[in-house]
Order: sequence, then structure tokens, then C-alpha cells
Amino acid sequence: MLVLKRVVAFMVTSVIVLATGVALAATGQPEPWQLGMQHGATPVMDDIIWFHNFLLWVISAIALFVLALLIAVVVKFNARSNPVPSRTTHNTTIEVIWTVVPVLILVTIAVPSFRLLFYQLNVPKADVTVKATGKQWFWSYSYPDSKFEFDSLMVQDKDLKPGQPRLLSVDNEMVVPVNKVVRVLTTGADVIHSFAVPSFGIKIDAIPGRINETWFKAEREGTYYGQCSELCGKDHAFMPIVVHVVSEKDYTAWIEQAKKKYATDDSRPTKVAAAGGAN
Ligand SMILES: [Cu+2]
Repeated sequence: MLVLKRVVAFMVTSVIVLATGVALAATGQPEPWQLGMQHGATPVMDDIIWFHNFLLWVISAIALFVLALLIAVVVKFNARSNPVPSRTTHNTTIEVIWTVVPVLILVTIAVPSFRLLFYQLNVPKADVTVKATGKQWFWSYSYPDSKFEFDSLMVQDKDLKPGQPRLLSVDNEMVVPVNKVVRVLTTGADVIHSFAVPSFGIKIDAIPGRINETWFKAEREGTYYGQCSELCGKDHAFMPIVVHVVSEKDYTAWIEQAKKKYATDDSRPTKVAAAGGAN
């Protein structure tokens, strides 16, 4: 009985979620018992969620229609209730309908699908550029406009502070301003990784020897979590991505502070070169 109750509760929740198109997770990270996708924080993700829900309605209607046809066939045309079967082999009207209707359905799906694809792939003029380099097994973020780079490593279980989600928190977060177009360049330093943040609707391979490009515009401040999404070795599961979206003012302050914190010592390579030359 308990199992039945749970199943019914699950189905009722599913129907409510499907009917309203509401994703339960609004925090930029996965949640226990989450149904649907993580809440969108960018216009691209909002469109992806819309498209997903739209397709769910289409496919549910098709599945129910086919189920109804099957039941009608089973009930009306079994050997007992229909002992003398019809010898009809062709019906032009029905043949035209079952060709044209699927074509119309596919066109209805293709239009928003291609529109979304172009929206994702056309990178608008960027306000901020961040290069994410996948390494075994952590990410490095570089801000070419401000000329600094830093590593972002997962916080180990024993070092977690209250409120930090396990396996998703990092020591140095990537920080970006709210409501600005952020261009993300990705590359790999060793093997193929993949930079993915579900709430932003981005997932793009980070491939050694080439630069990939995607973009997002976060419309709400907050902390958004993602993970490497290309199997890249033994610690693939332990190289999370954390993007902290802050106000323009906080972003400027962070940039100033980060420039000092992550400053690379330009004099060092020169010294090494000089030392090498002396020998
Ligand atoms: Cu990886």
C-alpha cells in the first residue's frame, strides 16, 4: 500500500510539474527529489526549458494517440469480435493524412528548434571574456581583459564550510557581472573536458589545441554550479565549476582585488632566462 501511495504521489507531482512547467530547483544546483531541469538563470536556458516542455506535450499527445489506436484495434478487431476481416488494402485519404500530419508536426518542432540553436551559437558582442581551461582535474580561469589567471579546485569534504554543497564547491570561484554578456572560451590542457553549467544552458567541450566559444547572460545574482561533463580521467567527478554572479559594482571591486591576488610575477621568467644565459 505504501508503495502504491508513493507512486500515486510521484505521479501527481509529475503531472503538476509538467502542467505548470515549473522546475523545482531554483538555487543553481541540483536538489534532492528534483523533477525537471534546474531553474534557468539566462534567456538561453529559459528557452531550453520552454522547448523541453513544449516537446513533452507533443510527444505525450502522440504517445496517447498511438495508445488509443492500439486499444481500439485490440478491442474492436480481435478474432472474436471481428470474425470476418475487411480486405481493404488502400485508402488514399488516410494515406495522405498520415503523411502530411507528421510532416506538419516536424515543421512545428523544427522552427523553434532551429531558432534556439542559432540563439545559442551566435555569440553576441561580449562585455566580459573568460577563458576556462580544463586540466586533470580542475579548471583554470583566465580574464584576458584584466590579465590574470587562477586555478579553481574542489573543496575536500573535510574542509567544507557550512552552506557549501559537497562535491560542487571550489576554492576560487569564477566571478562575472549580472546582466552582461559573458563570452566563455574553453580549451583543454591535457585531455578533452567539458564546461557545463545547467542553469545557464551551456555545455561545451574543452579540447586541447583548440578554442571553443559559448556565451551566457546571467539575469540573476547568485551562485551557479556545474561539473566537467566529458569523462576525462580518474577525478572527472571532482572538478566542479562555480560561477558567482554579482552586481557590476561588486564585479569591479572583485577584479581589482583579483588582479593583486592572482598577479603573476612577470619578473620571474626574465630571471630564469638571464640565469640560463649566464651558464
Ligand atoms: Cu574534466
